[in-house]
Amino acid sequence: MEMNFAGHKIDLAHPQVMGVVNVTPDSFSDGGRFNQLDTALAQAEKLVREGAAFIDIGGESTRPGAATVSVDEELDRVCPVVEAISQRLDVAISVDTSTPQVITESARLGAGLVNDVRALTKDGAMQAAADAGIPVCLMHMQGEPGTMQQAPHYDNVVSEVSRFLMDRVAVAKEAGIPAERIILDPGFGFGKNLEHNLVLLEALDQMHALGYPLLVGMSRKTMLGQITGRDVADRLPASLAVATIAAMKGAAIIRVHDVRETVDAVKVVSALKEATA
Ligand code: YH5
Repeated sequence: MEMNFAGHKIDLAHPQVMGVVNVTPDSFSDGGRFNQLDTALAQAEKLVREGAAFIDIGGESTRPGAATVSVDEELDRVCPVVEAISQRLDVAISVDTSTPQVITESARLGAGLVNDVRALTKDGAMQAAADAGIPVCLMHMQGEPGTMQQAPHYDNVVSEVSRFLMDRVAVAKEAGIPAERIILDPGFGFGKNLEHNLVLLEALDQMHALGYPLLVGMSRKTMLGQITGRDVADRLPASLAVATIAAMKGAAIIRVHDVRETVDAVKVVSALKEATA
């Protein structure tokens, strides 16, 4: 179960950790392009030392209620960081984008994964990803980031999310993206209330049975605040719990802010699976 991320071959039979590097305005309120690049690169270096197999770079904030950014602004934020990491670090680069121009340009600069919370539904995005020739992560979201948490509704969240993802897989294959390059993500927190998120987490092994590697992102999210009553800065223990549960249920890639701690947690799951294989 190896997948090739622009030359970085990664074994997805064992759970791997993806570290988040944000290049959004809310993470750099002091501004200054060099300072941003420098800070992002230092953060990426730290996450690689801590054991991240992937670095996820996002230039558009998808948090509920966040402002949208122009294509040029997103290109300006993301591309220099992709280029710098690709030149300096031995790690697979994931780019958190829905924008065709950003997909094309970041793949040219060395990105190894297109991570799209909109599952390549924007005009031209699917074809840009197919032409880039790198793997894609197709994520489920109900609604759009600005409004998705206002009234999420499902009759059956597991079957609706699975159906959506398999529909996007069919579109991806028609566009020329082979199964070997497809990763799926149920999209925790993206148009889901606490119960939806918990039902999806419980059913993750069922989604794993769809036959594609799964990426999951629950690190520090609101659902963990709802469960524990903790502020965002104090959600590491809960994040480790859900990372462990997801890895136990077959998740291949765990997207997190706290790489060092999560790597230890998934090593325990790996050891257990290895010893009892
Ligand atoms: C994801 O699940 N999530 S960005 C709200 C928070 C904390 C964190 C405090 N990109 C995912 O990390 N890509 C994001 O409340 C993602 N899967 C994939 N594939 C949201 C985020 C966050 C949001």
